[in-house]
Amino acid sequence: MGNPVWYITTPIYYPSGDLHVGNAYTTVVADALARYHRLQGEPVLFVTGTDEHGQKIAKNAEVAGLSPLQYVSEIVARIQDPLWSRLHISYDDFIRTTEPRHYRVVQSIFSQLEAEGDIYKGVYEGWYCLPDESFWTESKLVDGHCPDCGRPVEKVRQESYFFRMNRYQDAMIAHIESHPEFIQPASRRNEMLAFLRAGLEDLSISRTGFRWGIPVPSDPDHVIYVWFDALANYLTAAGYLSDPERFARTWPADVHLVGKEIVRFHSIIWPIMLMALKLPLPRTIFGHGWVLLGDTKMSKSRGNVVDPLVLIDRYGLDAVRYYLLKEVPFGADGSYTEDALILRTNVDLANDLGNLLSRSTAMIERFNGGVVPPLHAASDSHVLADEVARVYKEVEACMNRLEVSVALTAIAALIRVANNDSEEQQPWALARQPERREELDNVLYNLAEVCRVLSVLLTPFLIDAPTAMRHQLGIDESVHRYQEAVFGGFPVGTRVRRGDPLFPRIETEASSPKKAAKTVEVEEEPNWISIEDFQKIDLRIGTVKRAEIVEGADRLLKLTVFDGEHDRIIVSGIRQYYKIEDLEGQQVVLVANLKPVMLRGIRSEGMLLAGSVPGALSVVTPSRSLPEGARVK
Ligand code: ME8
Repeated sequence: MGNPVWYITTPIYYPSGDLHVGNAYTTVVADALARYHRLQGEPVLFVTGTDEHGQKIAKNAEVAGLSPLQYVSEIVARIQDPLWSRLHISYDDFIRTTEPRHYRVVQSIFSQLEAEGDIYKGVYEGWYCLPDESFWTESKLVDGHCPDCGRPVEKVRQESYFFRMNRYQDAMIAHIESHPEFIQPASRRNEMLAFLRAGLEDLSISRTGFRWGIPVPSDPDHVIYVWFDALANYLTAAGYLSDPERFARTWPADVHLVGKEIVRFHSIIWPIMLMALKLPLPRTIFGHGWVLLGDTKMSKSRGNVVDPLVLIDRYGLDAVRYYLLKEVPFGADGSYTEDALILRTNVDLANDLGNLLSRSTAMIERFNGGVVPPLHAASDSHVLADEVARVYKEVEACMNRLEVSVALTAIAALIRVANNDSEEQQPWALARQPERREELDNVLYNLAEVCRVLSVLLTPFLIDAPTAMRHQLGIDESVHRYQEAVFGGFPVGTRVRRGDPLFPRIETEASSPKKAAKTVEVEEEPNWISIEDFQKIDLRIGTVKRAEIVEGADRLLKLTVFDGEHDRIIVSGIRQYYKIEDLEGQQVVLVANLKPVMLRGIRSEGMLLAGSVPGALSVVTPSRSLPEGARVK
């Protein structure tokens, strides 16, 4: 017996077409979490794979004139390589539901549950959503369509095996209630509880009429329902039946990371299968939000997809990974736009991170011949050291809560602090005063050290940049432990190697100088305002005390903002971009003399300043905290 293993899974994807940015999102997030836990020295099992059976795949194969196995095998090969290989997905196992090891598990589970009376034979009469491969009773349909995806359903009446889910309804409710971490985020947990309390019907788990699936062992005219088959993959990959010793270390899974549309399968059907098998339940099912294209979920069946490989070719691996990991607020939906990807890369990676590294190596070259000086006592470098210590803990806390985007936000803030700090310390001025040599050394040391720390902190998320940073810093290029991100470990006397920019700025039509010059030419008479015009706007610092959802309005949040004198209510259209907890306590800039308006029955007394591009928005906040009511001019 070894150590217990940290076990994380992605959904196993349908190879009914090539995968897209949406599937890549889940997989890259799981990859970052797996890499983080490995860096923490834990044994990790990270599993992804493909869900290859079912009627939809059988139909696609028929249209393509291939056998189902030929059809899926070609797509699966492309998913493994180039898709996951080029995104550097560090999975430990890739499971295909067509593998013999999986057939054995599914048939054994089926037989066991049948023998124990949890599976019985009856007649299924109801509705089937083919794209989702899900069964529905008449009462659950919405306007005659699938309640999950809104697409048409087909009527089915056939002999079927049923899984006695109803038996476990109360036990399931009790489990969810007593394990707050079981379904996350909390909003999904409430949805699932409501679904369970409305009454659980037994589930049809076999089909006749097509053959592309795992046969029911005792009745091979039936194939096992594709979801019953697919969910069991998590057991197969953990070594259930094939390797009991391994299974004892890996099971239960720590995290099933899934899109929100399949939380119901994972947090109701799957745990009930496990309860019936008398196996422990997974610790957490995390249902993340969707990558949207415009207002619609990106999906294979809708065909509105973006190929991650095209983005890697265009913008580079780390830019794509960073965008996916940081830009979609974890748990909520986020729109994909190429503009936002470019903006993120240029601002966070090229400007902030890239500049920090090139500024650091350049200054060490200029002021100390390229050698990293020692850190002297009596320095005020504690500010940076303290900030590093805080971010170190914050990243740990975020990753433990699966808040990958928030972890990256904390790292991005550290990069900005380091850039600001080095500017404020004015090393060029220190260099002119020989008596302040120690202070200069400290600034240079701090710059090198914060770059080294960042290369460790970024290791779970980015692939090339941490190595490139360490190469330029002249230190061992591989990172072994998260603990290396403790401040103060830079090997003094190291010679830095200044190199190419870490992330070249992405030039677009809009940002290229040619286009900009043209725009100026065209603008003959700019629409100037006078300073008096500007002064009419009363801009003030405020602090968000409370943020609340406005019922029935997807885009709005009701904010209570303290403006130095009183709490004012501001209704703001930023709900898609912020989580409540990220706003509460934030300082903002508010327009204090905007005429109040009624929005959704709420009197809104002002507005917040925010910058935006299509698909991305950021609330303007002062770079240092200020007393509320301070004038902004
Ligand atoms: O549901 N945004 O497979 P699938 C974010 N085979 N994530 C997205 C997304 C989007 N627009 N589109 C897809 C299945 N995903 C089943 C799973 S598991 C036992 C069986 C991701 O190919 C997200 O993780 O339809 C979603 O749950 C999954 O891909 C669905 O993949």
